[in-house]
Amino acid sequence: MSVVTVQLGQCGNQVGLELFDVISNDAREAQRRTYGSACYDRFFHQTTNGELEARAVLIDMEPKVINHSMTKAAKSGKWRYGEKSHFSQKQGSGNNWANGFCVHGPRNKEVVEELVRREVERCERLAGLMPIMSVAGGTGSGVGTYVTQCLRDTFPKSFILNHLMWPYSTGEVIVQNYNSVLTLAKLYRLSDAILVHENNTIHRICSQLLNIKHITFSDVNRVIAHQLGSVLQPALTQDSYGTYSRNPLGELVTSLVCHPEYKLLGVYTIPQMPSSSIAYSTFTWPGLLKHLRQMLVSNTKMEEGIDWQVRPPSNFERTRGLPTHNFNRSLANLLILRGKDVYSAETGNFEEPALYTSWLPSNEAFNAWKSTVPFDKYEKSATLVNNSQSLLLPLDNIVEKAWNMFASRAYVHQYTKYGITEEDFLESFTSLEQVISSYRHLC
Ligand SMILES: Nc1nc2c(ncn2[C@@H]2O[C@H](COP(=O)(O)OP(=O)(O)OP(=O)(O)O)[C@@H](O)[C@H]2O)c(=O)[nH]1
Ligand SMILES: [Mg+2]
Repeated sequence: MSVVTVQLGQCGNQVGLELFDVISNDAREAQRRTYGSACYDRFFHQTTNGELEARAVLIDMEPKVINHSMTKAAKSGKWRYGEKSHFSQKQGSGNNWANGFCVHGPRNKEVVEELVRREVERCERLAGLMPIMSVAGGTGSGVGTYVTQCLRDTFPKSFILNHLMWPYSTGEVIVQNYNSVLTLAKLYRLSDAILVHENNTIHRICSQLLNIKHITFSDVNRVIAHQLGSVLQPALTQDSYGTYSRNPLGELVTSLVCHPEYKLLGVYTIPQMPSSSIAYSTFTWPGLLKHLRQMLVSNTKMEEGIDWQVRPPSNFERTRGLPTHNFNRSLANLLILRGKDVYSAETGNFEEPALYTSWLPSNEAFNAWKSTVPFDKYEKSATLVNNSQSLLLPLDNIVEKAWNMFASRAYVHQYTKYGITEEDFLESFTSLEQVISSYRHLC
């Protein structure tokens, strides 16, 4: 089954480019080893002359980034974007969600819907749709939210997974928290799951784990693409031993989002290191999984600087509802292991009930996918997609900063002039406060 990706705005189009690049490289490797065309079909279709074309629609309100992504893909010599799969205008949305959502979105509805429909029709079977965008600008966030709404109407039964980039906390866009709040509040109702990467966190991975000195968006996007690719490439699901997960989006959503109030997903990956060091490193499954579990428990996105003191509550603490300092409680976890001797890896530590809420049995809350094919040069690697309290703090920060600005009505006129009302803001705040409260009180 195939996934149609919709790349929106600068961030969406740059992250999407890296994702297809990582996947095409991996698919080429993997095809050599085992699983045939499954890994291509998911994200590419083959043209009559055998070229790989990404199953993607590129949307931006200005042409520069799309042109760059299309050229770069074509130059790779391995894959490209479809000649007619893109849409751009002359001028961006000026970091204004309302401009994207109320003006650019509706104005270009038909043409965008047509591009997506064409791409969907090219899939033999559609697994779902994956819009990729940042929440802080105007096009990705505003047009992206509008397009997601249209996709929900046009494909009511398809899975929609939104991949969202959260801004640097000391971000470059003054109204980034407004844009983020408006995006998240709307998407929470439309999307089946919201997979989040935070620029702050990925930046730290680039500097501390990959030792990159002058970090560019391209470096950051490479890390995101690696993490996403390791989730989305084919793997065997535990309960269908011998067959590849058919619908990567559907199976991801159903294993991780068990309640519509909890849709925020984060990702932890291990190992991550400079490619020059990979050849000199050896890893064992017990070592990798021990670190990954503690990354989860203490909510550390890197294997460096893990706080080993944080632990899940004991039975005694659980039954008495005693607080456990800094412990990151999960609703559900999906562990994806790739590489050598993957069937010898012992994953029982991730099934411990103390890691999870009491209202979901841990055998339902935990799933594992495995593939013996190594991913992206790592002989062994593990990725955990996680629905937990890990995004509670960053979400709370975004909402608080936006609220502080809203309290003095700063910049609000720039939104009301496009038709967003103060009530719309208030509604968004209320619905996100509800999400924050639900995650905060997980027990
Ligand atoms: N990780 C990552 N973040 C990006 C990239 N490009 C922009 N961002 C982040 O995205 C936010 C700005 O959004 P953009 O995607 O540039 O905005 P846009 O969707 O093009 O909207 P307008 O330019 O306002 O029309 C900021 O938080 C940036 O840090 C990228 O390539 N990778
Ligand atoms: Mg832009």
